[in-house]
Amino acid sequence: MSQFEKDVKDGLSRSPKYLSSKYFYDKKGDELFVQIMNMPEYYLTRAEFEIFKEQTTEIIESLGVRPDSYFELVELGAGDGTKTKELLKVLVNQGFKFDYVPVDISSNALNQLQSSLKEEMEELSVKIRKGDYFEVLESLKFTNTPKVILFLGSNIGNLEDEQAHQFMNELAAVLNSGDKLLLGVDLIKAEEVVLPAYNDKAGITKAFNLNLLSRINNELDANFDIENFTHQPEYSETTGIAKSFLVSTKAQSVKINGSGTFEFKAGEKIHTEISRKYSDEIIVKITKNTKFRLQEKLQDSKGYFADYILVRD
Ligand code: AVJ
Repeated sequence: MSQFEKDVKDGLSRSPKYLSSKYFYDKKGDELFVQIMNMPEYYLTRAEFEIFKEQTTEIIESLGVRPDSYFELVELGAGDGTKTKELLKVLVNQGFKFDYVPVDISSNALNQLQSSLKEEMEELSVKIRKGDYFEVLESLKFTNTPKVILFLGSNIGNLEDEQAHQFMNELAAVLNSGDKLLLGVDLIKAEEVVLPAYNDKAGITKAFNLNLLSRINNELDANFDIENFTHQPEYSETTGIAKSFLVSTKAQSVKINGSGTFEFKAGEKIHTEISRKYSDEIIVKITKNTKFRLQEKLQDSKGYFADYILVRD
């Protein structure tokens, strides 16, 4: 049984039912996420892009890199690199000596990024690494080369705080003293701004959430009737946590070949995602008792998004 199959079976046997957001990203899911980033309601990408475009000098300064000493710029979950290119252009133009190491689970995304970088920045040295973040970081661990890690787009927000804390510990363990982490996170703000980002008018986020059921149908030979589920996002400004659910619109049973039959009550929810929003306090909480020290916070003009720079002690 594949890990995917095990996780689906386990998650649907729980009460309340649960499916992990890490399984959103098949080919269709990747396409839908690109559409999400371009939606008018999805402010996150634009806000972080603004920081990279307007505060490039501040970023470089707080990263403490110098043009004459070689470093590795490692990006976890690089995607299409739109934000990072703003930083890369300036570093290249100012003659910094570094390798850009984009890490991604998708070789397709990496190859596309590599060829677009070759066209836009001939002189840039790019070393793509396909794989799991920690597999790749393990392989870079034994070099003394100074490192800057980019973890952008509030990707950390899919983790519960305890998991995020553990992630910070694991990251600290593969870095050397003086290495830097640039962590991009969405900030806690009013429901009127956050909720529409997860409940867009065009229904793209709905399709993105429902695609998880299609993926289970396609890859695990299941018979989810997509018509009988709807998308339901929730957000609490008090906790700063957005959650997405799939809701069964009627009593029904779903069969997954080899895993069994799963019963749904009318109105029963499957929890599929958390998208945590942050404050200084929560950043302090998840880095507490790790080897990371907070050094700097850069924000966009609306105060929607922050890029924190942390130093490995
Ligand atoms: C890629 C995890 C940052 O939580 O905002 C977008 C994923 N989910 N719309 C987010 C997502 C629904 C996104 N992250």
